[in-house]
Amino acid sequence: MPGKLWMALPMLLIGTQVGCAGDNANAPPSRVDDSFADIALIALTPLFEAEQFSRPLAFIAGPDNAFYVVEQPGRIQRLFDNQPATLFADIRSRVNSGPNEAGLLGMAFDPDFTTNSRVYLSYTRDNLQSVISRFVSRNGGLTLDTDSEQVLFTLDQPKSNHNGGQITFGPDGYLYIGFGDGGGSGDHDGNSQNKNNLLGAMLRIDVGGDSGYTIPADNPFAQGNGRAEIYAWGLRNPWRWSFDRQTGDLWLADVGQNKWEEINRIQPGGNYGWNIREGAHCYNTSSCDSSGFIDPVAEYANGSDCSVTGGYVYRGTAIEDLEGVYLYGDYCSGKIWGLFPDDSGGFDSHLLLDTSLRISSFGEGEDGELYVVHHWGGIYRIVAAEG
Ligand SMILES: [Ca+2]
Repeated sequence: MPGKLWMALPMLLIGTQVGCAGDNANAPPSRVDDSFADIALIALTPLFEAEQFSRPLAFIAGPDNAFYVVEQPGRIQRLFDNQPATLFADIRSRVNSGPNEAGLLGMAFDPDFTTNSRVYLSYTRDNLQSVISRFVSRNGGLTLDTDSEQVLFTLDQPKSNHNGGQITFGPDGYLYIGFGDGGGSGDHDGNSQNKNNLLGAMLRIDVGGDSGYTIPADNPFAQGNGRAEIYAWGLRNPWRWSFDRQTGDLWLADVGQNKWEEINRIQPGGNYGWNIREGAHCYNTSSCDSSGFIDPVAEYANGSDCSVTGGYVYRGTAIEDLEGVYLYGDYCSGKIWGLFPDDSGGFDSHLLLDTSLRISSFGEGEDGELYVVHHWGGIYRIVAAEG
């Protein structure tokens, strides 16, 4: 779903180092070490097994300790305690979820939801237009008033894949939006390296007003030299990103083309390399000028793994050994890895669990505990492994 699932890729050796002239002087990204599978820190507990979820893409903590399951065709289900799911919203008639990577793609509660009742949805509609709209919940998050839709932002998608679409508020109160490179393959149009369009970029906007949006004054191009909405660029298809609730760091998984899946830490104004670089390597060439690009902090090779899904830095309390570890997974293989900080400012990536899930997302509870979303319909809680 996040990039290239139609591709049948041969098994490649994980962790093979492929050097190329022009690799820059950044610390090398960590390599996945699958031999570390005996770390066995985590297990999964299935939740809400009586419920039916249609292509779930997100599991979001909301008001009153409720959770919300965002379904790609355009419904959102609310889960509270162990009660049966209730319908929060149904906008299927407005959503074009035909293409594999289109649909209802994101949801965010306003940081001030308890006073302004605002909820934001991100979806693709007809003519492959990405839309971000504001709605109001008039009953504290039990249901959404879908008649209250106010379109704040639109972006035409040239092709049906790489629509990105996640929306999440940062600790600064601004709305962050991730869009892919416009789709197709190889970013032939050079969208990601073009600062004058919004494709292949992380955007940051202020939706605190009554209509539309404004540009935060400290956005990298607020004064010009690029589209003012852009926060970071050179991305291929950001598929799940999150803010570390303790440090505020922005962690982003970027789906690779054919060779390298990557984990990035996003800096304002950072150029993450696509389509000159794929991971920490020149894309499609034996050499490239890598100056000005920020390499990922971790990468892994395509093979049975094929499409990265970003997670969260663990800040829960149930699994002590995971404190401060960034969890992420792969959509195709179902593996879940942890990025452990090393002693020199880098990270060691270790396999935590090999599952059979199609991991479309991770979720984070108010208590910092983490969840896994299975695209074929299931929610799991990450727990400590027995013994
Ligand atoms: Ca990159």
